[in-house]
Amino acid sequence: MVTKKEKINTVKKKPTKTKKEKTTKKSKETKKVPLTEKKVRTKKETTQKEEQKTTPTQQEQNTQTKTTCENTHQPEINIGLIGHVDHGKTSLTKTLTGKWCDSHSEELKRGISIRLGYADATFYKIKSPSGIIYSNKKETELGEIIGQRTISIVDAPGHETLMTTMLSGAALMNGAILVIAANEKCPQPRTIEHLMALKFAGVEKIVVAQNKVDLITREQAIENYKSIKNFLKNYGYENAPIIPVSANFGTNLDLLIQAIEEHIPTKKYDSTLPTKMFIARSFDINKPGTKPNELKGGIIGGSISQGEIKIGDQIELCPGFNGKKIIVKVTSLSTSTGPINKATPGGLIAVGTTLDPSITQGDRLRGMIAAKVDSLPNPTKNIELKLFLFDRMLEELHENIKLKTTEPIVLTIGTNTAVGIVTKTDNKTATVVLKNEVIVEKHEKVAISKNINGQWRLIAYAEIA
Ligand SMILES: Nc1nc2c(ncn2[C@@H]2O[C@H](COP(=O)(O)OP(=O)(O)OP(=O)(O)O)[C@@H](O)[C@H]2O)c(=O)[nH]1
Ligand SMILES: [Mg+2]
Repeated sequence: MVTKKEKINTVKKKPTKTKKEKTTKKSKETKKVPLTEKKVRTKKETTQKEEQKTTPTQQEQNTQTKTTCENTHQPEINIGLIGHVDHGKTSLTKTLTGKWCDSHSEELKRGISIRLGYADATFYKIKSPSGIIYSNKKETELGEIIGQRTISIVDAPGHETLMTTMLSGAALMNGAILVIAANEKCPQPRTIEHLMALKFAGVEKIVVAQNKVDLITREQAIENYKSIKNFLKNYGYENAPIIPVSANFGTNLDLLIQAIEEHIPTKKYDSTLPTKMFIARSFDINKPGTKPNELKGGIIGGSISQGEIKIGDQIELCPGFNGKKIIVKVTSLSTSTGPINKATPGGLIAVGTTLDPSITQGDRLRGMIAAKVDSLPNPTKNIELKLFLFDRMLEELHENIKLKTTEPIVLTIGTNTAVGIVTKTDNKTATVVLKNEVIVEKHEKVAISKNINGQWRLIAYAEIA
């Protein structure tokens, strides 16, 4: 360990807490962590997470609370936290938002993120006597608040076996923070794969968090910075700012927030188009034993990509179940800060519906689309694709990643993950028959993953022909 004095000179704030770093030279990915192997965590850390596991999320609570909509507003944008396993995405999410997203029992046991994590934060621009300061706290004592923006964060898992989960999160991301651990060689395999996934999904605005600078010397940080810069240039992201940070110590958090605010602007949406919302999760907020007449309807969570949703609207959940349409009425709308009257494109929202809550339990509706009734094409199992093979990944994988007929593949369509078989291909186009029906629109972009050495790896992007 280096002493504090030896640390990079950009370090501005004093560490606020100490946490022992679990550093192994070899990454967890290559170690092939068995399900039972545990990451060493302090007792306090584990207890905190167990508590979070049993506590409903703020959005879930808000759907139960009857408060006014006046003081709450919807997050404006979704920012993905992407990068290689263990580089500090969930830790940085916690530092930015105050929420630790890994609360599932298996995540606690294995010490890695397995599901997508969701959290919101509000960033403040403060005019202080010494200049402009950015913060994730409303620090009025520092000066006048001259701007603020609420954002949603989608924390992606970095383990190689969870690439399809990351891809389904990419559909929600409007911008991203690429987390790169400064104490490892750059780039690591998922650093490349996640960035390419975003590139093909059309996400151009990214900020790089060069994390864990507390573990290295200033000279090492500069060397690592150069290799990050080089990597970004090779992949067409040379303009992305690189901010040295320490997620665990909150170092340079103000500079990271400033970079996010300056480089990832709120997207302009068209709310006049027919409503379309990608469902990322669904849940049942009723406590066990609730009387039937007191049961609240099922909740769906996600982001609207076009149009808007108001309380009282009828929406269709597509493709529905067994060829049957599901049309529901919207009974409530909320964000992590409270209820809202109208939801527009942007950050994460939770929509209360008249749906039987048992149908929405345990993310069962993840991957579906909530849309204006009769506005989407009919569900289909037969897909025609125009392929864009991932040339760079060819080099990385040293494998023949070309598609073959009769082989199984996974398509990520929006937040949906669909398994299918290739029935025809010349590696410029492909015909795929899926196991279950999906909704696709002409020219929509989808990600293709193929099973290589027992793992689903991103090999191409495709356009629906
Ligand atoms: N020293 C130090 N350790 C850090 C820092 N950020 C994260 N860590 C540690 O790195 C380990 C992995 O952190 P996570 O936040 O779980 O990493 P992740 O990228 O979310 O991991 P996956 O989601 O599983 O890919 C944990 O032990 C953290 O305490 C940092 O800035 N400094
Ligand atoms: Mg994580």
